[in-house]
Amino acid sequence: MAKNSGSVCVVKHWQDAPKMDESTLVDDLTRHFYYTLGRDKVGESQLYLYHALALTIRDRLVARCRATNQYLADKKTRKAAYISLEFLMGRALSNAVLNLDLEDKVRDALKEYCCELETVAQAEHDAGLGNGGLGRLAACFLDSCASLALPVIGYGIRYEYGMFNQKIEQGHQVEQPDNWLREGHPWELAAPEKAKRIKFSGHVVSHIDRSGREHREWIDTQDVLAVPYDVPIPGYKNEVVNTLRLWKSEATDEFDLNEFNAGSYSEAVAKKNLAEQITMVLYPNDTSENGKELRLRQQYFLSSASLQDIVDNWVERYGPSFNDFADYHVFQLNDTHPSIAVAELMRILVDDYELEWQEAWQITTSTMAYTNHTLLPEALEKWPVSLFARLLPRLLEIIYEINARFLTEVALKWPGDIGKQRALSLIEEGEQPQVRMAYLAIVGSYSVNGVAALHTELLKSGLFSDFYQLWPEKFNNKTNGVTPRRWLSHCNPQLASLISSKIGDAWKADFAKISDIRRYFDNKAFQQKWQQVKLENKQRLADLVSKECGVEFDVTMLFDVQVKRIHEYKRQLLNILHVIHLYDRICRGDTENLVPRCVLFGGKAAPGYYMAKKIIKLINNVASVINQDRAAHPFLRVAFLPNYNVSAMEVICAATDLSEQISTAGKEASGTGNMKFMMNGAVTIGTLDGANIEIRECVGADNFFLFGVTAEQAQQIRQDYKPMEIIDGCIELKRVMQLLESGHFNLFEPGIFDDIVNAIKCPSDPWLVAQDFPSYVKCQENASQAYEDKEHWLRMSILNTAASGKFSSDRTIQDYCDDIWRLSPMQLITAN
Ligand code: 26Q
Repeated sequence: MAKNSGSVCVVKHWQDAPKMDESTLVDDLTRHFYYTLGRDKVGESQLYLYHALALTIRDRLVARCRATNQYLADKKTRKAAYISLEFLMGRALSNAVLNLDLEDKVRDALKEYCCELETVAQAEHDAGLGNGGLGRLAACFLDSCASLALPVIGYGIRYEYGMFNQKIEQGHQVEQPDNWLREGHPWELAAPEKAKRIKFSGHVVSHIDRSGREHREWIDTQDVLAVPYDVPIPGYKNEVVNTLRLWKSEATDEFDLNEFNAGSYSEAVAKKNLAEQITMVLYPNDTSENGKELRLRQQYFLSSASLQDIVDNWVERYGPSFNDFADYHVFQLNDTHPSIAVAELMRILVDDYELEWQEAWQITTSTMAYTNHTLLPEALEKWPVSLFARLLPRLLEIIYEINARFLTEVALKWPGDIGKQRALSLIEEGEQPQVRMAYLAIVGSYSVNGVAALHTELLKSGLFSDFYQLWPEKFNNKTNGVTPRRWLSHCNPQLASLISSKIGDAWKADFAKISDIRRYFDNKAFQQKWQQVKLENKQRLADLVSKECGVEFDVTMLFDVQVKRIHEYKRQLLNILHVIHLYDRICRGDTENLVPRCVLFGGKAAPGYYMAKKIIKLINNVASVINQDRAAHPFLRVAFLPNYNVSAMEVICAATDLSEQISTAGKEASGTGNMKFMMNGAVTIGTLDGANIEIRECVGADNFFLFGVTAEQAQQIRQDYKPMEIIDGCIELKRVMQLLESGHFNLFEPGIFDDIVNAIKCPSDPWLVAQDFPSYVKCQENASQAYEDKEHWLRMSILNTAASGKFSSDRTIQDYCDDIWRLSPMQLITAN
């Protein structure tokens, strides 16, 4: 131990850091197993071995985390906070082992226990604190920030229950709670001493001080504590360990004191529930479900706790002076979910630190940055003013003040145009006035970004066009990416080592280098090996599908995969219609050029999303009919894999031949699954939507199966859409519709697919399923024929991986850093 300038002792981390050699690892593993966990029998349960190994690894992470924090404490550094209601982390053990460069040593250490790293790693429960793309993006971003040595902290919520577990019963989705903490979460460290107090309800009073300044005071509130739990985020082989700080809600002690004194002790303790409910469960909707009070509580709870944390740290170190606060902070808002942070920072600065409005607004609008993730107008978040008034009265006042000043600016730009003021107001008028959270985020931020080139263009010309006219300089694009450590190195170790055997392994830290593998796309011996790896990965997936679905996939067949949230705009329906078409061909005996396929679906539907659940049921019924038909067996197998999650994707993306990215053009903001598939050598069949466009640009039109109308054409077609005419004019579609309508897939469940049939036939079908069906079928046929030519397919596969350099989240984060965050990498001294 050493003393610092004050009287507090600090650990001299490097000298005390646990060693990284194999024999120390074995010692620590044994000590944690026998003493920390108190176990004595090895081999009894993989779970305890997993925990012992996790603790062994965690010790190494904690040491580095402390060093990273010490660096930041010693040096006044500009930092970013990534604030997100979701972090879909998946498993942590293998990732930490990989990033700490301990793979070989850990494997050797585990040999002492006669165990494989893979088996032990599988005992870990996925951390499923997110719905899908947006949450997983946040997780990839944290990995890239740490790997680029950027001082970025993640702020999120420690949900007691993550994304629900999906069971399939009689073809229907059934949701079950995900009690992910039950067996313990060894990666977190609680810091109750750093808890923050969050206010709710109450009311606002005003008093004027001696100098005539008005002070607003938010009083009689019902406070909740936010307790931080820190999760270490290791960078790739660079000694950096950043932090993901997850907040858990707890009751304050005085919360129950009054009732306790009144003699109702039990009632008072029971009231703790109210406070603890806030972080109980993740909302399982991936489009906003309007109006749920608990969700707004979650949003404010996260925003307030995180901002207080940062402001308290600042004041502790530099005193209550905010002159250069904005030079050292940026807050990246992951969608509008934490956008109340704009008003909360104003509240902290104006009410708690008595800054003038102008000065506070200057700080807010030079620290806040907002990322949009949706093009669906109905998904833009709104909250009833009445709910705000009751739950967050002081924040509503602040929003009104922001709005009044903003509308003055609008009036200057468009004099006399009341319509513009109404259209741009943060408050939507109507029977039930609403707060428009996206508008609050745009007005309060210096940067507004979309997540793919097309998406950003459509934001500027559509959803946010008035704001773009007002502030064109705020708008920018940051095309999404995924981390190549998890989504290639870890999930496809065989392909990774084949690649490294040719071009070295610098690509893991500098993914632009993956293009070096292009040199080998025509090399026969290399193609052979590539094929061998793919076959082994396909077998691994086939085993999973067999175990989970009871369907046998044959690795010589084309693996055609669509896994993602179930949504009408993502058009799983179009995919299953194509499957029905293939089945129809088999039934008709039209199998001469039929290329055998295994079609895999996976994904969760929001529990209240009626049509999405119907689509799951249809897929399962179609699968069951086809899989039972002996005539279909040589040509077609269909499976719906239950409970699709991060760990499932790690197996799936390495084994896929054809990646389905078939959303209605103009609806998918980016997509990120498309990138994971591409990295692993899958070829995409897709529309000109989201990041597909950029994927196609990178890999070349010859190596991408394109179909369907463009976003622009889709807009046009909707004006006068006649799906019945398309059905009548397309014999394949007509036959598919006849099969559906005849009840062929629901013989004992009459009428259950009527709503689906009607949706396809409806002139107001926004997803244009019938419209794109003919070109989709033709394109699928092209893909089949391409797959038949084994060498051609292998070339395409290799070229896809080789062209995936742009889709590393390291590139994305570098772009955020260059254009929005302007951070400098940390320069940590290398240990040992
Ligand atoms: C909001 C309010 C109330 C309840 C739930 C929500 C909510 C929660 C999650 C709204 C949206 C989400 C998630 C959205 C999402 O995942 N969007 C996806 O983000 C990816 C990363 O940018 C993109 O690649 C996808 O295109 C986009 O759909």
